[in-house]
Amino acid sequence: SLILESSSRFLPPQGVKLSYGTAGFRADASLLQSTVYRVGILAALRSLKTQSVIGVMITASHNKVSDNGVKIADPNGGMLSQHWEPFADALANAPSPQELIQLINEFVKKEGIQFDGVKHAEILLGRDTRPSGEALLEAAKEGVASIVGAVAMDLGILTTPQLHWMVWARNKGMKASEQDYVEQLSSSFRCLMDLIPSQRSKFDGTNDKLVVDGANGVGGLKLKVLEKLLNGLLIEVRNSSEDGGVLNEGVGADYVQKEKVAPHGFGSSDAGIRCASLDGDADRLVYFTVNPESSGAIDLVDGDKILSLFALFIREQLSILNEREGTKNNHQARLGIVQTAYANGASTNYLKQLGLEINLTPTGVKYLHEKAAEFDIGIYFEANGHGTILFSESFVGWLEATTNELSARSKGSDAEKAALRLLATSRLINQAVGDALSGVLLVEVILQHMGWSIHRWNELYHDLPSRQLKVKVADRTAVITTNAETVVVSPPGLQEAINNETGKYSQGRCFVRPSGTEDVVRVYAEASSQEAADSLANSVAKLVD
Ligand code: NG1
Ligand code: ZN
Repeated sequence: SLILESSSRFLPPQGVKLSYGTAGFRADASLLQSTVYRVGILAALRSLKTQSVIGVMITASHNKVSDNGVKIADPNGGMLSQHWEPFADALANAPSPQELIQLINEFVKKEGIQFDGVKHAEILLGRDTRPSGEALLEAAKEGVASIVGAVAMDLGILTTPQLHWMVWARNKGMKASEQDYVEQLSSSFRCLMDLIPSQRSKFDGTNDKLVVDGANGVGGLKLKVLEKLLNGLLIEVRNSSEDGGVLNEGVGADYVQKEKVAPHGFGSSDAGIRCASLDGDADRLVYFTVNPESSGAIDLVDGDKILSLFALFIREQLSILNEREGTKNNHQARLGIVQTAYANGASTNYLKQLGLEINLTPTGVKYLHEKAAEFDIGIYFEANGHGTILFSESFVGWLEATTNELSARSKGSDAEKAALRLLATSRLINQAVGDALSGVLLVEVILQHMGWSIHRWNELYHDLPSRQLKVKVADRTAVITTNAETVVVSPPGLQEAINNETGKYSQGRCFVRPSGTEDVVRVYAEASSQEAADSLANSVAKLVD
């Protein structure tokens, strides 16, 4: 068979066991040739099973440049269905071509996959700027080609969210090229700009430039393409992949958020300027300002605060719509907020005070996304800057009908504008996955809409001091948690000990969980001062060790 021939050229490395974690397979790039080839096969089977276009993205996101990874985008543009993850693990670890073929045959039978179905398999392939990506993408192509009739489209260098967006758009029957992505984002951005209330000042003049740290990756490259179509929004990109710096080294959203320092290429001369940082594959976004007093220190505006800004804006539009008069077609939209236990406690309190419904899920985009999809409008964000706003299809349908009705009856009314803003937001913000590029555009237009500087935004609430630590343990799977990872159920006694420590601190909050992407147990602690948060995290880390 085709598979026997090609798989014998992609033998798995010995003594390495890979697992399809929350972000797909990740490892040192030199180990991934056979894994990526096999993910190509997996994607083709997934495409046959779902009779839809499937995506394969080659990236290791914010991890170091020598790492790489591969993950699948399902028909809706989201993560691979959990139900297929065990098969992904088995495929990646099959020791020989014969065993690989046997596994495939069994799985094809079990899932009832038809090779002579109406549609042949179609796979979109993308990669980030890692040098190892080119050869890995070739391996993915060979994997796809080993399934009869399957077609792979090599889309080259993309951000992770662009690839997910294209899969989502293709399966909705929309135009789905990179150019279509750029056009949809830029036109909805301009639409939102045109809808800014005229009495609101467009900034205070001093800080209308945005400076973006591209993590030496793909995001800066693509942002420069978008920027030309934004009607005068000034964006200066630093640390773009073509500038020659090392991917994610001393730069990028993960570094900035975890270390709370300015990325390479930013210094005291940037004090007070609005800055943003993307991660290596541009699916995370944080904002910051450089602190003039201490070198390298920043004021961080993290994912929780981006979520809060988005929530305020959406809530404002919904309440304008609710106040409109004499509509028969009334509809109280359900707005839901989704966070993880890593959300700063101050953000959760702030959102609760606004009267918003808050849901907590375990860490991992697939959990947040799934929860957010239950609402008319669901906003999810991880503190690290990954998140988006999901609009349900039925709500978008209602919005379109309402906009038409309002345009006919009260053109130019506040209600019509609010409906148009929500519609434009649903087109601007990526509906498949968190996207730093669409996120940055939405933040920028909302700040202008509010007439706010980054400082005004940052003052919405004050973060509680926090500390995150990693503990290397013999077996991280020994730690089992429940209640969205906030409570340890095993090993016995550990949660009581954590409670006992936490009780010693004013505003103390602490939890531990096994990482889904690294071989560590993570400890997170919050308290009323930095010293207290550090001390709580350290003593709980000792309990875990
Ligand atoms: P793990 O390693 O499971 O903590 C990390 C991030 C997640 C998510 C994934 C996927 C933290 C604490 N965890 O997961 O939020 O981004 O990587 O990349 O930031
Ligand atoms: Zn990423």
